Amino acid sequence: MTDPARQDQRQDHQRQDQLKAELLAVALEAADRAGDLLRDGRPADLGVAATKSSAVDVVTEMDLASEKLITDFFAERRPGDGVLGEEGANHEGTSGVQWVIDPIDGTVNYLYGRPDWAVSIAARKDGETFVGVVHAPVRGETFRAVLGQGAYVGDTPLRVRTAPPFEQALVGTGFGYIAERRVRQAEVVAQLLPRVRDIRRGGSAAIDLCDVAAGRLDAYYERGLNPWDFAAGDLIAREAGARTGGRPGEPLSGELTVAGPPGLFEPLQSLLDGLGAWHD
Ligand code: LIP
Repeated sequence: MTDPARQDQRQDHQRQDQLKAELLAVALEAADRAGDLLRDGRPADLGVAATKSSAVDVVTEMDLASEKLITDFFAERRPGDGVLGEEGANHEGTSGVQWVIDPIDGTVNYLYGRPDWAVSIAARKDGETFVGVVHAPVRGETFRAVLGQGAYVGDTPLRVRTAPPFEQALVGTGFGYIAERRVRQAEVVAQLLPRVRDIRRGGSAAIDLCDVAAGRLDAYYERGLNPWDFAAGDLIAREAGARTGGRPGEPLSGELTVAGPPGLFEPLQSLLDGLGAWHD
Protein backbone atom coordinates (compact mmCIF):
# COMPACT_ATOMS: atom_id res chain seq x y z
CA MET A 1 0.00 0.00 0.00
CA THR A 2 1.43 3.45 -0.91
CA ASP A 3 2.13 5.98 1.80
CA PRO A 4 -0.73 8.29 0.66
CA ALA A 5 -3.13 5.33 0.68
CA ARG A 6 -1.89 4.30 4.12
CA GLN A 7 -2.31 7.86 5.33
CA ASP A 8 -5.86 7.96 3.95
CA GLN A 9 -6.62 4.72 5.78
CA ARG A 10 -5.26 6.13 9.02
CA GLN A 11 -7.38 9.25 8.60
CA ASP A 12 -10.48 7.14 7.92
CA HIS A 13 -9.87 5.15 11.09
CA GLN A 14 -9.39 8.35 13.07
CA ARG A 15 -12.63 9.79 11.70
CA GLN A 16 -14.46 6.57 12.51
CA ASP A 17 -13.07 6.50 16.06
CA GLN A 18 -14.12 10.11 16.55
CA LEU A 19 -17.64 9.28 15.33
CA LYS A 20 -17.84 6.24 17.66
CA ALA A 21 -16.74 8.39 20.61
CA GLU A 22 -19.39 11.00 19.80
CA LEU A 23 -22.12 8.41 19.34
CA LEU A 24 -21.23 6.76 22.65
CA ALA A 25 -21.34 10.07 24.52
CA VAL A 26 -24.75 10.96 23.02
CA ALA A 27 -26.15 7.47 23.70
CA LEU A 28 -24.98 7.52 27.34
CA GLU A 29 -26.51 10.96 27.93
CA ALA A 30 -29.82 10.00 26.30
CA ALA A 31 -30.02 6.73 28.26
CA ASP A 32 -29.18 8.48 31.51
CA ARG A 33 -31.87 11.14 31.00
CA ALA A 34 -34.49 8.54 30.04
CA GLY A 35 -33.45 6.35 32.97
CA ASP A 36 -33.91 9.21 35.43
CA LEU A 37 -37.36 9.96 34.01
CA LEU A 38 -38.40 6.31 34.24
CA ARG A 39 -36.99 5.68 37.71
CA ASP A 40 -37.99 8.96 39.36
CA GLY A 41 -41.14 9.74 37.37
CA ARG A 42 -42.89 6.36 37.54
CA PRO A 43 -46.50 7.05 38.62
CA ALA A 44 -47.59 5.03 41.67
CA ASP A 45 -50.75 4.13 39.78
CA LEU A 46 -48.99 3.22 36.53
CA GLY A 47 -51.35 1.34 34.23
CA VAL A 48 -51.50 0.02 30.70
CA ALA A 49 -51.86 2.74 28.06
CA ALA A 50 -52.23 0.35 25.12
CA THR A 51 -51.63 -3.22 23.98
CA LYS A 52 -49.94 -4.52 20.82
CA SER A 53 -49.75 -8.15 19.68
CA SER A 54 -51.89 -9.44 22.53
CA ALA A 55 -53.61 -8.33 25.74
CA VAL A 56 -50.38 -8.98 27.66
CA ASP A 57 -48.09 -7.15 25.18
CA VAL A 58 -48.39 -3.81 26.94
CA VAL A 59 -47.29 -0.22 26.48
CA THR A 60 -47.30 2.27 29.35
CA GLU A 61 -47.31 6.03 29.22
CA MET A 62 -43.70 5.84 30.37
CA ASP A 63 -42.60 3.77 27.34
CA LEU A 64 -43.98 6.55 25.16
CA ALA A 65 -42.49 9.34 27.30
CA SER A 66 -39.08 7.65 27.31
CA GLU A 67 -39.03 7.19 23.56
CA LYS A 68 -40.08 10.84 23.04
CA LEU A 69 -37.35 12.08 25.39
CA ILE A 70 -34.72 10.03 23.56
CA THR A 71 -35.82 10.93 20.02
CA ASP A 72 -36.11 14.63 20.90
CA PHE A 73 -32.59 14.47 22.33
CA PHE A 74 -31.22 12.88 19.17
CA ALA A 75 -33.07 15.41 17.00
CA GLU A 76 -31.25 18.16 18.91
CA ARG A 77 -27.80 16.56 19.14
CA ARG A 78 -27.68 14.46 15.95
CA PRO A 79 -30.32 15.97 13.60
CA GLY A 80 -29.15 14.07 10.49
CA ASP A 81 -29.47 10.59 12.02
CA GLY A 82 -32.21 8.05 11.39
CA VAL A 83 -34.22 6.52 14.23
CA LEU A 84 -36.06 3.21 14.78
CA GLY A 85 -37.90 2.89 18.09
CA GLU A 86 -40.12 0.21 19.59
CA GLU A 87 -43.01 2.62 20.17
CA GLY A 88 -43.22 3.98 16.63
CA ALA A 89 -40.28 6.32 16.04
CA ASN A 90 -39.18 5.52 12.50
CA HIS A 91 -37.46 7.85 10.07
CA GLU A 92 -34.52 7.73 7.70
CA GLY A 93 -31.65 10.14 8.26
CA THR A 94 -29.04 11.65 5.97
CA SER A 95 -25.91 10.88 8.02
CA GLY A 96 -25.89 7.10 7.51
CA VAL A 97 -26.27 6.63 11.28
CA GLN A 98 -29.42 4.93 12.59
CA TRP A 99 -30.39 4.87 16.26
CA VAL A 100 -32.20 1.69 17.40
CA ILE A 101 -34.11 2.36 20.60
CA ASP A 102 -35.98 0.28 23.17
CA PRO A 103 -37.26 2.96 25.55
CA ILE A 104 -38.06 0.34 28.19
CA ASP A 105 -36.83 -3.19 27.60
CA GLY A 106 -38.63 -5.28 30.18
CA THR A 107 -41.85 -3.28 30.09
CA VAL A 108 -43.83 -5.87 32.07
CA ASN A 109 -41.15 -5.80 34.79
CA TYR A 110 -41.40 -1.99 34.82
CA LEU A 111 -45.22 -2.14 35.00
CA TYR A 112 -45.03 -4.46 38.03
CA GLY A 113 -42.34 -2.42 39.80
CA ARG A 114 -39.72 -5.12 39.34
CA PRO A 115 -36.08 -3.95 38.95
CA ASP A 116 -35.01 -5.77 35.77
CA TRP A 117 -35.75 -3.28 33.03
CA ALA A 118 -33.43 -1.10 30.94
CA VAL A 119 -33.15 1.64 28.36
CA SER A 120 -31.44 0.09 25.33
CA ILE A 121 -29.86 2.31 22.67
CA ALA A 122 -27.68 1.26 19.73
CA ALA A 123 -26.15 3.27 16.89
CA ARG A 124 -25.74 1.48 13.56
CA LYS A 125 -23.83 2.60 10.46
CA ASP A 126 -23.08 0.78 7.22
CA GLY A 127 -24.81 -2.36 8.49
CA GLU A 128 -22.67 -2.50 11.66
CA THR A 129 -23.57 -1.69 15.23
CA PHE A 130 -20.97 0.90 16.23
CA VAL A 131 -22.18 1.65 19.78
CA GLY A 132 -24.43 -0.11 22.30
CA VAL A 133 -25.69 1.18 25.67
CA VAL A 134 -27.96 -0.73 28.09
CA HIS A 135 -28.82 1.41 31.11
CA ALA A 136 -30.48 -0.37 34.05
CA PRO A 137 -31.17 2.42 36.58
CA VAL A 138 -32.71 0.36 39.40
CA ARG A 139 -29.80 -2.07 39.21
CA GLY A 140 -27.46 0.93 39.16
CA GLU A 141 -25.67 -0.45 36.11
CA THR A 142 -24.85 1.01 32.72
CA PHE A 143 -23.47 -1.45 30.19
CA ARG A 144 -21.70 -0.08 27.13
CA ALA A 145 -19.64 -1.18 24.15
CA VAL A 146 -18.01 0.39 21.11
CA LEU A 147 -17.23 -1.83 18.11
CA GLY A 148 -13.68 -3.10 18.44
CA GLN A 149 -13.08 -1.37 21.78
CA GLY A 150 -14.44 -3.81 24.37
CA ALA A 151 -17.47 -3.90 26.66
CA TYR A 152 -17.88 -2.38 30.11
CA VAL A 153 -20.29 -2.02 33.00
CA GLY A 154 -19.41 1.39 34.38
CA ASP A 155 -15.64 1.36 33.97
CA THR A 156 -15.27 -2.36 34.67
CA PRO A 157 -14.33 -4.44 31.63
CA LEU A 158 -16.72 -7.30 30.83
CA ARG A 159 -15.74 -10.83 29.87
CA VAL A 160 -17.98 -13.82 29.31
CA ARG A 161 -17.56 -16.90 31.50
CA THR A 162 -15.44 -19.70 30.10
CA ALA A 163 -17.70 -22.30 28.54
CA PRO A 164 -18.75 -24.84 31.20
CA PRO A 165 -19.71 -28.45 30.45
CA PHE A 166 -23.10 -28.26 28.76
CA GLU A 167 -24.90 -29.84 31.70
CA GLN A 168 -23.53 -27.11 34.01
CA ALA A 169 -24.68 -24.16 31.89
CA LEU A 170 -27.01 -21.52 33.36
CA VAL A 171 -29.13 -20.49 30.38
CA GLY A 172 -31.38 -17.43 30.07
CA THR A 173 -34.41 -17.28 27.82
CA GLY A 174 -37.68 -15.48 27.28
CA PHE A 175 -41.14 -16.04 25.90
CA GLY A 176 -43.39 -14.23 23.47
CA TYR A 177 -46.70 -12.54 24.12
CA ILE A 178 -48.87 -14.82 21.96
CA ALA A 179 -50.18 -18.07 23.49
CA GLU A 180 -49.58 -20.24 20.40
CA ARG A 181 -45.89 -19.26 20.34
CA ARG A 182 -45.58 -19.83 24.08
CA VAL A 183 -46.82 -23.41 23.66
CA ARG A 184 -43.91 -24.13 21.29
CA GLN A 185 -41.45 -22.24 23.48
CA ALA A 186 -42.54 -24.29 26.49
CA GLU A 187 -41.95 -27.51 24.50
CA VAL A 188 -38.40 -26.35 23.63
CA VAL A 189 -37.50 -25.29 27.18
CA ALA A 190 -38.93 -28.57 28.52
CA GLN A 191 -36.41 -30.43 26.34
CA LEU A 192 -33.53 -28.13 27.32
CA LEU A 193 -34.13 -27.96 31.08
CA PRO A 194 -32.94 -31.50 32.01
CA ARG A 195 -29.81 -31.04 29.85
CA VAL A 196 -28.44 -27.87 31.58
CA ARG A 197 -27.75 -26.56 35.11
CA ASP A 198 -30.85 -24.36 35.12
CA ILE A 199 -32.90 -21.80 33.24
CA ARG A 200 -33.46 -18.13 34.08
CA ARG A 201 -36.21 -15.97 32.62
CA GLY A 202 -35.40 -12.35 33.47
CA GLY A 203 -37.88 -10.47 31.25
CA SER A 204 -35.43 -8.16 29.46
CA ALA A 205 -33.46 -9.43 26.48
CA ALA A 206 -31.09 -6.46 26.70
CA ILE A 207 -30.23 -7.26 30.31
CA ASP A 208 -29.99 -10.99 29.56
CA LEU A 209 -27.43 -10.31 26.82
CA CYS A 210 -25.49 -8.04 29.19
CA ASP A 211 -25.62 -10.75 31.85
CA VAL A 212 -23.98 -13.13 29.36
CA ALA A 213 -21.32 -10.45 28.79
CA ALA A 214 -20.83 -10.11 32.56
CA GLY A 215 -20.69 -13.86 33.19
CA ARG A 216 -23.94 -13.88 35.16
CA LEU A 217 -25.46 -16.22 32.60
CA ASP A 218 -23.52 -18.80 30.64
CA ALA A 219 -25.77 -18.35 27.60
CA TYR A 220 -29.06 -16.91 26.41
CA TYR A 221 -31.53 -17.69 23.65
CA GLU A 222 -34.93 -16.42 22.60
CA ARG A 223 -37.25 -16.49 19.60
CA GLY A 224 -39.34 -13.49 18.60
CA LEU A 225 -37.14 -10.54 19.56
CA ASN A 226 -37.22 -7.25 17.70
CA PRO A 227 -34.10 -5.32 16.59
CA TRP A 228 -34.52 -2.85 19.45
CA ASP A 229 -34.51 -5.71 22.00
CA PHE A 230 -31.10 -7.05 20.95
CA ALA A 231 -29.20 -4.37 18.97
CA ALA A 232 -27.23 -2.94 21.92
CA GLY A 233 -26.96 -6.12 24.00
CA ASP A 234 -25.67 -8.09 21.01
CA LEU A 235 -22.69 -5.72 20.58
CA ILE A 236 -22.00 -5.71 24.33
CA ALA A 237 -22.03 -9.52 24.44
CA ARG A 238 -19.77 -9.84 21.36
CA GLU A 239 -17.31 -7.26 22.65
CA ALA A 240 -17.15 -9.26 25.91
CA GLY A 241 -16.14 -12.38 23.97
CA ALA A 242 -19.48 -14.04 23.27
CA ARG A 243 -20.56 -15.48 19.96
CA THR A 244 -24.03 -14.47 18.86
CA GLY A 245 -26.24 -15.67 16.03
CA GLY A 246 -29.48 -17.27 14.96
CA ARG A 247 -29.80 -20.66 13.26
CA PRO A 248 -26.38 -22.13 12.30
CA GLY A 249 -24.73 -19.79 9.82
CA GLU A 250 -27.38 -17.11 10.30
CA PRO A 251 -27.11 -13.78 12.12
CA LEU A 252 -29.29 -13.27 15.17
CA SER A 253 -32.81 -12.13 14.31
CA GLY A 254 -36.41 -12.40 15.39
CA GLU A 255 -36.34 -15.98 14.12
CA LEU A 256 -33.81 -16.95 16.80
CA THR A 257 -31.26 -15.18 18.98
CA VAL A 258 -28.47 -17.21 20.65
CA ALA A 259 -25.53 -15.84 22.66
CA GLY A 260 -22.76 -17.56 24.59
CA PRO A 261 -19.02 -18.16 24.84
CA PRO A 262 -17.25 -20.25 22.19
CA GLY A 263 -17.50 -23.90 23.19
CA LEU A 264 -21.01 -23.48 24.58
CA PHE A 265 -22.56 -21.32 21.86
CA GLU A 266 -22.12 -23.99 19.19
CA PRO A 267 -23.68 -27.00 20.96
CA LEU A 268 -26.51 -24.84 22.31
CA GLN A 269 -27.21 -23.39 18.86
CA SER A 270 -27.15 -26.86 17.34
CA LEU A 271 -29.48 -28.33 19.98
CA LEU A 272 -31.93 -25.41 19.68
CA ASP A 273 -31.95 -25.78 15.91
CA GLY A 274 -32.72 -29.49 16.24
CA LEU A 275 -35.50 -28.74 18.76
CA GLY A 276 -37.08 -26.28 16.31
CA ALA A 277 -36.59 -23.28 18.59
CA TRP A 278 -36.58 -21.12 15.46
CA HIS A 279 -40.21 -21.70 14.46
CA ASP A 280 -43.69 -21.64 16.00
C1 LIP B 1 -39.20 -7.99 26.14
C2 LIP B 1 -37.92 -8.72 25.85
C3 LIP B 1 -37.90 -10.06 26.58
C4 LIP B 1 -39.04 -10.91 26.09
C5 LIP B 1 -40.33 -10.19 26.42
C6 LIP B 1 -40.39 -8.81 25.75
P1 LIP B 1 -40.15 -5.53 25.84
O1 LIP B 1 -39.18 -6.78 25.43
O2 LIP B 1 -36.84 -7.94 26.28
O3 LIP B 1 -36.70 -10.76 26.37
O4 LIP B 1 -39.01 -12.17 26.69
O5 LIP B 1 -41.40 -10.98 25.97
O6 LIP B 1 -40.39 -8.98 24.36
O7 LIP B 1 -41.48 -5.87 25.23
O8 LIP B 1 -40.22 -5.45 27.31
O9 LIP B 1 -39.52 -4.33 25.20
